[in-house]
Parts: sequence; C-alpha cells; structure tokens
Amino acid sequence: MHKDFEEDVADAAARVLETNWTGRYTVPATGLYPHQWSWDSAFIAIGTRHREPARARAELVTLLDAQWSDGRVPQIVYDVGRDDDYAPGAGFWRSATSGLVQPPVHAWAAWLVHCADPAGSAREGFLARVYHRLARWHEYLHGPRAGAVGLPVTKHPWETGTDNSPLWDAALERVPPEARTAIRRPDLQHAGTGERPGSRDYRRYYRLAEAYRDAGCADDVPIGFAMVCPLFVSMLAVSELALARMARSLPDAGGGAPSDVERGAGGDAGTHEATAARVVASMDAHLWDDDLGLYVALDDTTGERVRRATVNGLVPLLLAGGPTEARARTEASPSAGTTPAGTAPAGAPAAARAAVAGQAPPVTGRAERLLATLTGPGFLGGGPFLPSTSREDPAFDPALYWRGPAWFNTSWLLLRAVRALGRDDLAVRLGEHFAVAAPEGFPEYIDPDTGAGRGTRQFSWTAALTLDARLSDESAVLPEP
Ligand code: 9WN
Repeated sequence: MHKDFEEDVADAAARVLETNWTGRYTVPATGLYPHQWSWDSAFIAIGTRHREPARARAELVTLLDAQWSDGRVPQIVYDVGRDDDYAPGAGFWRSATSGLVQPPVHAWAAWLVHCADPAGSAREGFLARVYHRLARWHEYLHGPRAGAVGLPVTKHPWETGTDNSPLWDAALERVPPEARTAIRRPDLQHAGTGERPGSRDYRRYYRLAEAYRDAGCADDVPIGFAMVCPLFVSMLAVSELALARMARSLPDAGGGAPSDVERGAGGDAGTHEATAARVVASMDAHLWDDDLGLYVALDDTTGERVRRATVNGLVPLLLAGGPTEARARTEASPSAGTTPAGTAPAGAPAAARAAVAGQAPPVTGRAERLLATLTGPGFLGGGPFLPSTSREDPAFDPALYWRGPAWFNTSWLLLRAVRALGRDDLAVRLGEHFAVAAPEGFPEYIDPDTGAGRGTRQFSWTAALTLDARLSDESAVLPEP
C-alpha cells in the first residue's frame, strides 16, 4: 500500500482517539458508549501507545483507579453526568461503576504499553503502579470467580465482551425474560435496525444484572448464568504471562529490589507462569472440541460444553504453539521463574523456547487444527473477513452484533497469533480487515462478506487496533522492550 495512504490512515485513526479522549480515559464511542469500558481501554491503550505512550499509561491507570476492594476491575466506569445516555447506568448499579467485569486483557496491554516506551514507563514507575493491582485483579478471577474446573466463570453475557454470541443462547434460555427495571434503549439511536440485541435478550440481560446487583455482587450466590469462555480464559493466560514479564522487569523499571519483586504480594514470576500453565491445561482438558476443531464454552451450571463454533474458540491460538505446548513448558521446568528475562528453561519444548525468543515456533498439534479451522469454510475460507460466529453455525447473521459480523479486536487477536506462528500469509489476510477501517469511518464491526461498516462509527478500539496493526512489527505475543 502507498506510504502516504498509510500515514493518512494512521493520522485519521489517531484523530478518532483524540476526539474520544476525555482527559483521563477514552470513551469507546461518544454517542453509543459515553463512559469508560474495561476491555476497550486495554485495546485502546495498545493502539495509543505508538503515538501517545503517556496517554496509554494514563488510560490503564484511570481504569485501575476504579478497581474494587475485592480486586475486580469493573466493566464500566461511569461518567455520571451522562447517566441518561447509556443504559443500564450508575443509577441502576447504585454505584459509580458496573458490578460486572470484562475479559482480562489489561496486564497484556500494560506490558505492550511498557514495551513501546520503556524509558517513559520507568520515569513514571508505571509497572510498579500497575503490577500489584493487576495481580489482585487476577486473584479475584482465580478466587471468587473460579468455577467447577478451576477456570473463571462469567456471570453475565456482558462480561464475555461478546454479548449475544450463540455460545450463551442455551444458558440464557433458562433465564426468564422478565425484568423489574423499566428498560430504556438509548443504544438503538446509534446502530442500524437488526444490528443490536433484541428486547427479549435485553429483558434477560436486566434480569441477570438485577439478580447480581441485589446479591451485593457476591459471587457465591448463583444467579442462573455461569459460563466459562475460551476467549476470556485465553486473555487471562496471556495476561498471567505478561505479569511474569513485569515481575522480572520491575527492578529495572523503578519498582524496587529484586527480592520484593520475586516475593511480592502479587506472587513471583514463576508463580504467574505456573498459573498460566494451569489455566491452559484446564482449558485444554475441558474446552477443546475435537469435532469442531476449536475451543468451546463450558456451562458451569450443567457441566456441559456448548458445541458452537465462534471466533472465541480460535483465540487460544495466541498461546504460541498451542496450549499443550505452553503447559508442557512449565511442567518441564518447575524452576521457570528463576530463568533470566528473554530465555526459556532448558527443559522447555521448542515451541516455548522459540516463542520466548520471539521466533516462529513449529506449528504442531492443536495449533495446527486451529489454523485449519481458521482457514476453513466457517471462517476465512468462506469469505474475506473473520466472522464472530462461524458461517456454518445456524445462528450466523452477517449484520447482528456478535452473531456474524467481523470485529476488529478479534481479527487483531488472531493477527497477533498468526504472526507469532510465522504465518505471514494469514497475517496478510487478517491485515486486510484493517484496510477497510478508515474508508468505512472506523466502524464498530463490519459485514464479514462485504466489509460494509456496521454498528456505531468512530469506534475507539477500531482506530486503536488499526494503528497497532499498521505501526507494530512485533512478531511475539509478548515482546521484549
Ligand atoms: C455492553 C463497549 C462495549 C464492548 C463490548 C460490546 C458492547 C456493551 C453494549 O460495547 O457491549 O458492555 O451495550 O452492547 O459488546 O464488547 O466492550 O464498546
């Protein structure tokens, strides 16, 4: 692509982020989403780091300032002055934040933000400011949120970030579509007909949110929805590995003596790696679907796997060389935490050693199956863009929110995964997604067949991840500064 065009795109993306910046955080979209959203801020920081690294750090610090005392990082931090513009708002929650959460992309984002400007990060003591808070966030997920197989459960479709994915259909069916709250839908003013969840979905969403709120957002009270999502779990595993990187880097980044870091309240680097390996092993054992060739969700209430093919189930490809290899890495070397940054333990398999060194690991086992599914007829083999729900799933709808449209964050996640695996051909394919962002006005999502924009426009993570896809040449999921 022509260099001037590339610069125009980057400038246009940066302008969207500038417009949506409030001085402390970036709203996902000024009309539809006028508050701070949790995983949006992580993706936004990943893009903003290239041009405004201090602002990227501030984005994450602002979010973490809203962390609850139990460690949870809330789904939404409200601008109470705009409480009428999005529902449910602070009035519903009787709190300045939502009581729900979203996928834990934050530690990974913090590490990427640090790597983009290590000197500025060190000057601000950024890693030291965020590390323990991020570790407490993960402890909340591993503790009160742990389900039957030890993986964190999401208690509401909004917590998955992929709100109306068919993965949640069966569980939602059990929720009565009756809420006590009078439901307002300001969202419908900002998206086309047939692009947002319907009123029956919303009555169930409110019913669940009311039950959670009325239980004081306590996690030991069953509210009728508890789902393990492969995308959420993958983000936790990658983010644990990011915490390990941070723990090792903290002395250099102004975070204190090495002994504090290794034995700090958040746990040492080796503990984070062992936790990541445990998460991956459990995902591997409980969420893999050999017929579909991808990971699926698990219903923690019934113990049943939800056998639907969605992009959520491809995201574990990020765990370089496939989850089996990542697990083998730590099992092979219980002393992994004592190895210097940038090296892998001697007993680690080739895939893990290569991933740590930032080289393409050999593609074997489940990674190979996931790549076959990614390129198969349900996903990239069936059309130009990566749909949120497989083209072969009965619920596939190219216009409706998470039931078919291609989203920029999931294409970005898979782009990072295939780059790390050295699949440049697929990186080019997924990169094409970002070529339509600027011409379509940085839409929230696109039609997976035509690339036509859908949902709201000037959407922050679309702009941020377009910037990152264009400006970052990192090939490792977790690069070194
Ligand atoms: C509910 C803000 C959020 C994203 C979610 C996306 C959508 C909200 C909604 O917008 O969800 O959180 O009202 O639809 O599904 O991933 O974080 O951009």
